[in-house]
Amino acid sequence: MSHSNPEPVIIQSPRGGPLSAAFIGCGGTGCNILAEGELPAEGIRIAISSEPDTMASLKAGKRMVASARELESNALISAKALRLAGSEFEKELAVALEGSDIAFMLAGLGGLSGGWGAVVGARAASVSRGMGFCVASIPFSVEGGTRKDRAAAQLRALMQVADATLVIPNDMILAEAPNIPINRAFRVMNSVLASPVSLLLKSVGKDDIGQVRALLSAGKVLAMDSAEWDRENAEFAVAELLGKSRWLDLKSRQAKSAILFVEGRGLYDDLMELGKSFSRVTGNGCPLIVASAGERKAGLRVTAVVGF
Ligand SMILES: Nc1nc2c(ncn2[C@@H]2O[C@H](COP(=O)(O)OP(=O)(O)OP(=O)(O)O)[C@@H](O)[C@H]2O)c(=O)[nH]1
Ligand SMILES: [Mg+2]
Repeated sequence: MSHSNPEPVIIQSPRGGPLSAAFIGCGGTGCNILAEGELPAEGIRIAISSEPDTMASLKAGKRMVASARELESNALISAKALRLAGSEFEKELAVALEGSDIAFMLAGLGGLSGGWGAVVGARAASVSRGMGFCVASIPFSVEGGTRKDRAAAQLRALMQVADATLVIPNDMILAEAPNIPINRAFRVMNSVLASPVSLLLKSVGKDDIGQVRALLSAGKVLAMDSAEWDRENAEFAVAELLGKSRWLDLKSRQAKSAILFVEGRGLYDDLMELGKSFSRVTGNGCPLIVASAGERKAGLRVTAVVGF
């Protein structure tokens, strides 16, 4: 733990074959993400909702209905009772997840069912022994206090049971496009939520997942931002940009771990250079994985998922 500046771990291509993944769309947001088709084609798709109507037209291998109250009370069972299904619903979900290396829970926190559904999904992943990775949005500030408080309660529960919880504030889109209509904003946010899922599955294989799981579980909560640079010295430029990211906020908090997904030239030395530049930016040389996640016409696009 105490050695300073450990070398970044480089994953140039997935080892041991592709991961078998499950995508669990929870509540309104999660079901929309399943419907919008930006997730990888390979993988089990499960929809969880309190509204059977919203799931009816979904292309999902499994649709599970539970009331918001059932999901909430299942979600709030003590984390000490993990590895034992907390309800028939959770047991059924755990059976569906058997054999998956990783289950992604996708949800918008703050609502009555999706956030709690994501907690139940994370519990089920733990019962089935796969990695449980939740990617969730935080409500817009303008949505008000009740949603904000509920989102905070759901996040606390997630942090106790999921291996990794990546939260992405909906406000992020308003900062980039202040006048965007709300439906467009949700749509854009849904593709932002789907992006780390695709990047991880493109770059991480069965022999890498143990290392990635250990790294990502080092932080309680994960944040994400991307940066791109099309001219020379992209490794330095991108690391600088990420260092200034308002959403990662690396200037005022200590990163515990990070994974960088790199689209663009993925030569070993370039990835190492990027890792070292990013380490300098975080200041504390936290454990770091740099994973090559596909090609790009020019320059680099780097998505950083950072644990705190
Ligand atoms: N990114 C994204 N966020 C959404 C979408 N719809 C709603 N939200 C946000 O997610 C939060 C939760 O809403 P839903 O996902 O509909 O949650 P739900 O659990 O189904 O709960 P209720 O609709 O409140 O019954 C809202 O407060 C919004 O911030 C969507 O399609 N995409
Ligand atoms: Mg809803």
